[in-house]
Amino acid sequence: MPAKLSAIRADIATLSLDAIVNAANSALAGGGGVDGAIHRAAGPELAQACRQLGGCPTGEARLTEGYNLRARYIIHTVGPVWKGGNCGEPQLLAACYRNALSLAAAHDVRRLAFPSIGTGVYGYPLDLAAKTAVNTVRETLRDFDGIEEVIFCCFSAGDLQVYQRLLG
Ligand code: AR6
Repeated sequence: MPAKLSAIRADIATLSLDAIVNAANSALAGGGGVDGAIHRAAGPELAQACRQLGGCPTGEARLTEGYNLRARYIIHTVGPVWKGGNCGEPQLLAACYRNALSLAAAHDVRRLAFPSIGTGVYGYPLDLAAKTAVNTVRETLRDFDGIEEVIFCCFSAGDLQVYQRLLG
């Protein structure tokens, strides 16, 4: 059965799934935006676990437990800082989605949610990022048939509309 793709508007830290994805920084040091919300909800053990991972290069992904979250795992990935689009940003953003899904599949994750990686502090234009996100997830899921559901978790109503249009 093909995986179900959907978009919702929610605080990703509240979702009850096998995994949620975090838009982190390369030091895995915690921060603002979705990263801050996830660290606050997961509790201080998450920062401790992240310190032990020794960072994560842009485009790659790392896994931790979910600690106080309802999600079992957190998959941390680092989006590119938007510099106009000619510095490899689309390839790096696509790598975030591919590497996160690959790590999810390796841990038997069936249902997971992504935030709109890179589109806050890192400045990636939402329309472009959403296209790359949806296309990359669609393509990558062909290789991972254990994944049943992927949710694009949007923070604003406007972002949700963009994702819903791409998925519709
Ligand atoms: N749930 C879902 N989405 C959220 C939430 C939330 N609770 N909070 C924000 N968003 P950003 P980035 C949306 O800035 O651009 C951090 O400081 C937000 O509206 O969180 O990849 C890290 O430590 C936007 O659409 O991540 C890094 O230093 C999307 O999540 C840096 O920001 C991503 O915005 C990463 O920047």
